Amino acid sequence: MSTLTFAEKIAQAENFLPINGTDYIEFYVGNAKQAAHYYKTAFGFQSVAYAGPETGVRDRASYVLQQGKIRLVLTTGLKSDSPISEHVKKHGDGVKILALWVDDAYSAFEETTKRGGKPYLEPVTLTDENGEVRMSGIYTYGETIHMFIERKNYSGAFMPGYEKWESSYNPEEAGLLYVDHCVGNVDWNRMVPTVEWYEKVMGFVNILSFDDKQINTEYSALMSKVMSNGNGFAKFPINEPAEGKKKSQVEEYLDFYEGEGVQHIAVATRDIIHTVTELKKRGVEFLSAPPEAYYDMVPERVGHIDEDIKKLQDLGILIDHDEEGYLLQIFTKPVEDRPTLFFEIIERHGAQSFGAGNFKALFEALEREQERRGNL
Ligand code: TYF
Ligand code: FE
Repeated sequence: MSTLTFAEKIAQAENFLPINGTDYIEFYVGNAKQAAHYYKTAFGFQSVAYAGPETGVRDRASYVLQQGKIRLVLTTGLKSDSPISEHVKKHGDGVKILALWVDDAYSAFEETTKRGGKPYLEPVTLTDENGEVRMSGIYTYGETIHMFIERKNYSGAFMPGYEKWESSYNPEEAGLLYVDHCVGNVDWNRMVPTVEWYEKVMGFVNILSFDDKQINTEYSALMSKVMSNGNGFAKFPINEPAEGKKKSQVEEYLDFYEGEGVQHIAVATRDIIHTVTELKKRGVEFLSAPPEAYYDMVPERVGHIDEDIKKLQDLGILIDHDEEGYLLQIFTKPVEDRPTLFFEIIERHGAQSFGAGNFKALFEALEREQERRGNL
């Protein structure tokens, strides 16, 4: 066991790619208008910007939503031969772009591609009457992209090409604040090269690892390694399936996404009881709660927490801790018909870990869902 703190570990990262946080997450979907309505209604995202035929964009429609610092872009292709439509045909709705807010999109491209990053978008400068946005992009696992976004005092709604979206339908926010981490599922034997890619191309460090022995419940075997940049603002855990008694949840994802891709997006809240109560009221479905015995053990396993355990239990919220504090987390069911992308809601009280103490309870709940789908 390493005795370094998380702060000491991330301090070992290289800094040729300064990152200020997640800029946006772009989904390619079959129907962006309806997806935008779902994220507004169910999750409380607010309307920000739009691009499409009405704004002079011919091949796509994109809706930009925001809550706290979390920005989602929902994009659909308007013709069957669009690369967006082809992406949706293969993968179903899913995450195409994990965009990172950087100081310099040109140097981000230069520094990552010279270390082996595969170009997706050569650096470009977009301007309009509100200022300038520079961007570039490279491929990560599967067909997923890391875009680098540099905002030069840009004062428009989102970026050039988009118009402000003023909607008369504005459901209230649900307390979501920022993207805590985004997890990728990679193929068999692809963990090591993917981790090395994040180290070499992005200058990230591996801050945490779980092998299949630590996270093997009855069935759901997997391995996981968390990659972080030097300030901890970009954290990308990577999962690989492992051999178990039956089919790994990661393998189920790979089968249905038809390749590697983003498995879950973890979003932070300061009041998980309020947030989850709100989301449930609005129809977001969560994995079922662990058994009573799990909550009986909390005082002994975790020690004191500020929240009322009974309330956490009623909502099915999971509790874990590390040397630096505790965390509360809960996972939605997949938000598409394919068992692919889902969300995690997380509230950190000092803990910088990912809930390893919950893996057994969590993976058993996941397996109940896999079983219901006939994929176990
Ligand atoms: O991000 C994490 O590591 C935690 C736990 O398939 C987790 O949220 C890990 C693997 C997985 C689901 C959740
Ligand atoms: Fe997570």
